[in-house]
Amino acid sequence: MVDEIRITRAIIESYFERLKDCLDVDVVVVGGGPSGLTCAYYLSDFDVCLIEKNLSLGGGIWGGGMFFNKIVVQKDVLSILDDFDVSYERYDEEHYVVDAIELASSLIKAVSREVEILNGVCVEDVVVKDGVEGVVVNWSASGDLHVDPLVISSRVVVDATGHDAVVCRVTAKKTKAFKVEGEGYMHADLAERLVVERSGEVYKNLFVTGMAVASVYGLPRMGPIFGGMLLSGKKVAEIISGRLRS
Ligand code: 48H
Repeated sequence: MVDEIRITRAIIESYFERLKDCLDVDVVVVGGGPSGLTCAYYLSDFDVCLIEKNLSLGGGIWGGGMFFNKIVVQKDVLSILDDFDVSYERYDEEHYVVDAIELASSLIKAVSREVEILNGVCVEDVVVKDGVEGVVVNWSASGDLHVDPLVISSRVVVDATGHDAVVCRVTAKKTKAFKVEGEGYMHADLAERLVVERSGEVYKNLFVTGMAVASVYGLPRMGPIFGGMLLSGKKVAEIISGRLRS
């Protein structure tokens, strides 16, 4: 016999057990697009909580280029695709084509097995003491209601919120310690290189990855080539791993 109250109890108990595990973690990754998912995956030896404001993760992967659900990556990210068991087709010497749906679903599946994910939750502010020490969260669905947020504490925070660079923007505004320049024009080659080069710590304990790097530093954009997003996520994970182990 199916019992409504047991169903409700099962959901509440298992969700809040998981939420309690997220209250004080090593790493909060904000944003579940390609860079955030990659970063979270390579940090999964640590306590990681990935927070995504939408119900579904994947960010800008699903739409490919202009809704054509294929994306392009460079040769040097094939080992990352292999780690996620994603298939690819060679287009020419340098470029490979990946199915956007397969990439999004593979990243999400791999990360959801290893990392606590809070979806439908929006990061709206940061805790700043000796650098960033956590994030301020609310339900995405709270809309215009005046509902005070809650706090998740973490040793480091990763801004993987894409073009909006939400976490860097609010930190920059409130600390006045750095500026968010806003992303530049399209220049795919330059953008791919610079985004990876500049991925890293932007303020004490606050790291930036993916398209948010272009926004923070005023770098060019690259369109639907995703190698830089994956490499940026992995690079930031490696820097954070080194920091947390030291
Ligand atoms: C929780 C939030 C919040 C918040 C946003 O946009 P994304 O896919 O970001 P990246 O950097 O991983 O990938 C960028 C890529 O998709 C892209 O747009 C490219 C390559 N563009 C090039 C070009 O020239 O246009 O994902 C960001 C995620 C999304 O899922 C958001 O919903 C989420 O972050 N997010 N989550 N709290 N405040 N803000």
